[in-house]
Order: sequence, then structure tokens, then C-alpha cells
Amino acid sequence: MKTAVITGITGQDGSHLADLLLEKDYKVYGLIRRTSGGDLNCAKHLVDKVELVEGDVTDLPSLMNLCKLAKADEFYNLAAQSHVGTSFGQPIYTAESTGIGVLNCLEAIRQSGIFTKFYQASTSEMFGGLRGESLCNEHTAFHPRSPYGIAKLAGYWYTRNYREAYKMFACNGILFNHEGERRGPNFVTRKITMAVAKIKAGLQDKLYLGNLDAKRDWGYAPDFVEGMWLMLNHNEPDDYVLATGQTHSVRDFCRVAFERLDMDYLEYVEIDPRFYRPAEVDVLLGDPSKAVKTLGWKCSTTFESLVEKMVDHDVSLIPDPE
Ligand code: F7E
Repeated sequence: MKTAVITGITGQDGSHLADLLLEKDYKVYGLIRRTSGGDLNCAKHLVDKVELVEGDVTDLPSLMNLCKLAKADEFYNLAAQSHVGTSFGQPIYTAESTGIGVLNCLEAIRQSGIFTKFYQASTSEMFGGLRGESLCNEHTAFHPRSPYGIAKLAGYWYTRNYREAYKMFACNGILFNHEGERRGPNFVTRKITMAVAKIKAGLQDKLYLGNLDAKRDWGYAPDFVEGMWLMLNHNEPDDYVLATGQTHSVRDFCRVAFERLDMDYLEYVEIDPRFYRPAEVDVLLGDPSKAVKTLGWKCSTTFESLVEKMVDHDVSLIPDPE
């Protein structure tokens, strides 16, 4: 039986990855922060299936403890302050959790003297958008546009450095946006699909959004956690882009989501400048050819079916009026 550690297990990706590893018969340890609310978020269904250990990626001793306890074959670092907009308001916390947190994980593995393969959740935000090129791949120059993107770029380089300096089996997955039924409600896709369901049910009147013209390469989260596992189970450590190769605007997302319930987004969506960011990433579009060719990775879900799955799920959460 293989053993894995997941930081960020209470989030969208961490919980999907835990489901995947449990299916593959792994023993899974999840790092959870001790918050006053004790909220397990997406990991509620995992309580009896995985071992939850208290700690934080900003706290090296707790990571050392976890490494010694789990002696894991694989360590997936998915913990971060992951909201780009929030990172402008909390840049130092973002640097500590999203950037230095990676260094703490790598040091904990190194200082524990165990052999653990390491996955770092890197992101398309490191590219900062398309600048002349038609698609971003593993060779595209980085130009992060937020404190989040900058912190993630530090994590990317720490991971490469530990691979080069200490010959660690350490991989960066450079993941473009990936969404789904477990997406947090303050990311634009879920914010839209939850609002669509509530508006249809008469529980909400309007949906207030920021930049409708931003374009993202949106895939389905469960496909992307499969890619993480494939990276650590390949014979050589390397860095890979995971993306769908298609881009759509926030406006497109709204149109398809409202149309799913026979509504016109133009009647409900209003602009609120509070949701604009001080610096925006205008267009993201990734080229996953290397992961497809080398790892056999593929994405199963089209943009339209992603939107429909999310809307249908949020409709199912609306309580019956009777
Ligand atoms: O924004 C625009 C916003 O917050 C998408 C994270 O998982 O993917 C995610 O980062 C776009 C942006 O995701 C609202 O300005 C308009 O252009 O859903 P988002 P993100 O910033 O792309 C990357 C790959 C990550 O690594 C991140 O961790 O939508 N937008 N109106 C809005 N965005 C939000 N959140 N709320 C709005 O009302």
C-alpha cells in the first residue's frame, strides 16, 4: 500500500485528489489547519477515510512531524491562499502561505531524510496572460500580475531548485483554471452557477461581477488531479502544463450558465467595480501537449458540459419549497 500526504485537503483539488488516491488504495494523510470554526469544507466526506493531522504549511515543525509520521511515498502540496483578488489585500499572508509554504514543505522532506516524491501546485497565473504567443507552454516566459502569481512563482522555483540541488523527485504541475461542483463560491465560475440556480428559484435578483471580458482556459477539476498523480508516477520528475487548449470569457460562461435554465444573462448580470482587480490577467490559454504525449493525460469535459454540470449541481442544492 502506498502512502500520500496532501496539504490543502479541505479544498476543491485536495478533496478530489484524496478521492482518487483512496480509489487507488493509498493510505492518505491530510494536513488541516486548526481554525476556530473547524471547517472541513470539501473534506467532510473524508473524515473516516483519511488521517487528518493538524498543522500548517507556514509552520515547519508541524510539517516535519507530518513527514516523520506518514513516511509518505508521495507528498502533494495543494495548500495556499489561492484567491487572486484576495492576494492584493493580503499580500504578505499570501507570500507566506503560497510561497514560503512550499519551501517549508521541501525543507521538511529534506530534513526528515525520507524519500518522498513531491508535487507542487503551480499555476497559469505565473504567466500573467498571453503576450504575442498563441498558447502558453512549459517554455513560455513568466510575468505574474498579482501577489498570488508572484508567490506561486517562488514556489515553482523552489521546487525546481530542490530537484536540481538535492536530486529530489519534485514536479511542478502548471495548472490552468479547473472548476467543478466543489469550487469555492468566491471564484467566478461557482459564483455564477450558484447565482443562476438562486435566481431561477426566486431567491436572488441580480448577479454582480467585475471584468466580464477576462478569458480563461477552464477545465474540470477531477481531470486535473489525475494529472497530478500521473506526474509523480512517471519515471522522471519534470514540469507539465495541464490545460484544455480552449479559452472562453467570463461573459461566455454567464451566457451558457443562464441559458441552461432558459434565462438571458443580460437581464441579471450587473457590473460592480469592487470586483475589478488592480492588475488583471486578460487572456489565459494553455498547451497541454507535453502532458498528453508524455503522461497520457487527457481532459474529459468540454466547456459547455462543465458549465452545465455546475449549474445542475447548484440547482440540486436549492431546497424544495414545500
Ligand atoms: O477569476 C474575473 C476575474 O477568481 C477568473 C484560481 O484557482 O485560477 C484561479 O484564479 C476571472 C478573473 O479565478 C469576478 O477578474 C469577474 O479575470 O475565478 P477567478 P482566477 O483569478 O483565474 C488560477 C489558475 C489559480 O491558480 C487560482 O488559484 O474572472 N471576474 N468578475 C471575477 N472573479 C471573481 N472571483 N469574482 C467576480 O465577481
